[in-house]
Amino acid sequence: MTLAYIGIGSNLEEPRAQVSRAFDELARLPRSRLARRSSLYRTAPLGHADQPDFINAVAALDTELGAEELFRELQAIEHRHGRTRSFANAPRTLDLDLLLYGHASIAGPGLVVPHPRMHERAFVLQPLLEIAPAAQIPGRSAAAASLAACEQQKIERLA
Ligand code: PH2
Ligand code: MG
Ligand code: MG
Repeated sequence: MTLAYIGIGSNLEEPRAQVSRAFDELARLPRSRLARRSSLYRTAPLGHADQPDFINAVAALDTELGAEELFRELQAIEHRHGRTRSFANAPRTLDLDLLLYGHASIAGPGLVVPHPRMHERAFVLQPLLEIAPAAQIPGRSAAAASLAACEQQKIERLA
C-alpha cells in the first residue's frame, strides 16, 4: 500500500459539486481506500487571472495502484467530468493532480511527482497540511515551510 495525495480543483459548472463528486469517485477506485478528505477551499486563480475563483481540496488515498495506473485513473475521472484541454491554466470542470506518491520521485514523460509546482501554491499546501500536517515534499522541504512563502495568495476555507 502506498499513501498518495491528490489535488482537486474546479472552477466551472458548479465547482463545489464537482469536487464532492470527485471525492466519491476517488473512494471507488480499485485496490484503493480513500483515507482522508480535506475541507473545501475557495481560492483566487493563479497563473491565468481572468477566470472564476476555484474550489480546491486534497484527498489522501491508500492504494495498491502503481503511480502510472493511478494517474490514468485520475485522467479517466477528469474525462467523465467533461474536462477539455484548451490552454495552460485554463478554467476547468475538474483537475486531479497526483501531488505525492509515497516518498517517490518520478520523472516520466507524462507524469512528474512530486507535482512540480505544488510547493508554490497555497491552494495545494493548505488543504494538504490540514490532513497531513507533517507532509514532506521529496526533493524540497516540509510542506509547512513552503506555505509560509505563499501568504499573499487568497484562500478561504469553506464551512
Ligand atoms: N490550477 C491551475 C492553475 N491555477 N488556481 C487555483 N486557485 N486553483 C487551481 O486549482 C489552479 C489554479 C492549474 O492546474
Ligand atoms: Mg493542476
Ligand atoms: Mg492537472
